[in-house]
Amino acid sequence: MLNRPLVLATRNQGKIREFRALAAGFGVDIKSLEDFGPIPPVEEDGETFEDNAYKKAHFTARALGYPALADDSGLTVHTLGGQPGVFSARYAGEGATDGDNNRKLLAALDGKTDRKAAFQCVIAIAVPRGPALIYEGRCDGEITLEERGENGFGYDPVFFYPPLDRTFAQLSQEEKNRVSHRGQAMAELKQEFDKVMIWLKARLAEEPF
Ligand code: ITT
Repeated sequence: MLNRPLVLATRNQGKIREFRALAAGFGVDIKSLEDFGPIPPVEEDGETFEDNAYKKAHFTARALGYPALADDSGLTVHTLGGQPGVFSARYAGEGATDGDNNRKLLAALDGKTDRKAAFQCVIAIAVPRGPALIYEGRCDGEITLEERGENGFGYDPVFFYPPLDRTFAQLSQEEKNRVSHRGQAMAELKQEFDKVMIWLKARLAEEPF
């Protein structure tokens, strides 16, 4: 057991829900930014998911003095040259809702037959000082013609996953976590979790608290 909590560096309720389910059994006290007072937002100005995940994890670990896990993720659409990509959360503008983003995406794909898309996720685990550990996951699918399903968050209602013949918003949390980009990245992390714990303990022992 780690003698400090691992902080999920996110305020996205959908992500927090999924991570809590995925990290059950890790033997770590999981907290999120909701458990702490306000800290300034991180500017997500990286060009890649990895840049942003690293930035969020590091910034949070430094601000709170605890190890932090950040996720930067998004949807890349083939015929849109990979957009919205790192801009997924604000595709329809700053403060856009999930509904706004989904409507903009469906309009951008109006009349297009190539509807291939992929969710991508990069998870970074950082301590206040030093390097971070990086895990990646990807899930391929297609963009629907209209929103379907009530579960999940973000682009889930427009992301059709052929192997299960449903959109992500039509899957249960458990079904989605088994196949999703975030689930894949977490599976990779879980596989080497023993090593991660050793890494974290060694890094934290070096921290000047
Ligand atoms: P944090 O930075 O606080 O973690 P965020 O919502 O801003 O929250 P990102 O910058 O990583 O997160 O943006 C990811 C966006 O990509 C997210 O807002 C969704 O619109 C979309 N997204 C990521 N994972 C998704 C998933 O599993 N299902 C549906 N949409 C997802």
